Amino acid sequence: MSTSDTIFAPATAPGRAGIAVIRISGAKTLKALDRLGVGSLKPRVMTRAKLNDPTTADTLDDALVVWFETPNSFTGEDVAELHIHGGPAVVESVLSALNGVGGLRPAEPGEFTRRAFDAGKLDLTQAEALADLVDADTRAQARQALRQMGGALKTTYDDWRERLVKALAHLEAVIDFPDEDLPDDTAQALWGAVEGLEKELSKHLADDGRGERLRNGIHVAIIGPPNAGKSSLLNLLAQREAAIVSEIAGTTRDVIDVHLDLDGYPVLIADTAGLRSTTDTIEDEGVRRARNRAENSDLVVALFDGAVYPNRDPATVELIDDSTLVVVNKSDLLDQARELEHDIDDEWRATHFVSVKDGFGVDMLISTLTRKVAELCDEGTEAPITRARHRHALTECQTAMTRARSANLPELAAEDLRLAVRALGRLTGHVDVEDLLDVVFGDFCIGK
Ligand SMILES: Nc1nc2c(ncn2[C@@H]2O[C@H](COP(=O)(O)OP(=O)(O)OP(=O)(O)O)[C@@H](O)[C@H]2O)c(=O)[nH]1
Ligand SMILES: [Mg+2]
Repeated sequence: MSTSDTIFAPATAPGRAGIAVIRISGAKTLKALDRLGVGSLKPRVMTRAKLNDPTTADTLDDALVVWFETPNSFTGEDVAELHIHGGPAVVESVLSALNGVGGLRPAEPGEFTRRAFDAGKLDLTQAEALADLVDADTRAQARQALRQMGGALKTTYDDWRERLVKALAHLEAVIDFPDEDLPDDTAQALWGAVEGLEKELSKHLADDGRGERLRNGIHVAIIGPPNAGKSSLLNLLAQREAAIVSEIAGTTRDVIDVHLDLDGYPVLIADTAGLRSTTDTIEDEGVRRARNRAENSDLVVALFDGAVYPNRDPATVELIDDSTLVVVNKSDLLDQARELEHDIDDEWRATHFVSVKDGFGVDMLISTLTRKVAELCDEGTEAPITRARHRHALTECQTAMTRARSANLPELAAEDLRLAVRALGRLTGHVDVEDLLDVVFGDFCIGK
């Protein structure tokens, strides 16, 4: 596949729609428009034009066409967008007409973005953010993707890389030009800079996975004794009958996942088997899965059965920790249910009393759940790491810096700093490490 080919592809999803957009990018873009019978266009001005079949001259569609002149386009090349009617027959006929134009070929997946990256229009973190934005199911996910696409991570990583390259250049200068007129504190200053960077990196890495969590969805598990109403609560939150509800204890055996959008946050909530010891091997496996899911969730809702209040199921109590939301269901069965919240002993403090049956306390529970989920994603502070790839490269960079600081030979330290620079470079797609001499000569005027 040549990168000099002019490429085209539908930019909108397949299927029937009012409008479909076909995008063309490359040097032959204007030629392609000409072959379709589109007259001359002003850049960036949407123009109505008839698209004709280049061989038969049949009209294919009455369209709107816009052209972006190189380098001021998404890919940096000449780009055109054909806004055509979104019926499969129209789309197919225009694509096939474009395929017949010499030098044009259908784009590979991701090829437009690849070209934008090659043209320096965006770095790797921005290209990933673009994919995340297209994949975003909820508003908070879209916000995070937009922030990263705007360069929130790129700016930080570029800055770190620049500072690291500078430290490395200074170290190279100390190694290569020991007799030259270097400022006395060069070595001390450069190691101070590396140490400072290491601290910033550690802080960035200690983000508790909030960016990845928002990107992948927050995992919540409902656990509790059999018959507490876990499946009923799940169905209420999902607003559909996702799980079977019955008065028979031990109804739910498997983990049942439901996707929720809680005020813009993506949540994967799991209903689980009631916790109890049983000789039924299938139910026992269900209980094992329930415990496993509770362990691997970001948040656990421990649901107790109000029918036996104030008795607390010990197996469920065992799984409660600081991040557990404690809830008692079936408060409609409690004598003074509505007053209980004001008059309970320490064990039950901060407990939500709800009734899935009559809706009591449910709104309050949902708003607490939403608040906790929002806290777990903590969007307020700096832009977070959003992928394992970022975390891996940053950890590698950090390890190399730590090694460099304790190396006993400056040459070995330099090699480690070089690895650290490379790890950061891989993050953003900035791979050339040898922009060092500019810094050396710029700072010290060595050799004049
Ligand atoms: N009175 C009352 N009954 C409820 C309430 N919520 C659920 N129930 C009933 O409690 C019984 C058990 O409900 P489920 O939702 O199946 O309970 P579960 O916790 O999923 O039970 P297992 O799957 O067996 O672990 C059903 O008969 C429900 O109708 C409530 O708020 N009040
Ligand atoms: Mg159930």
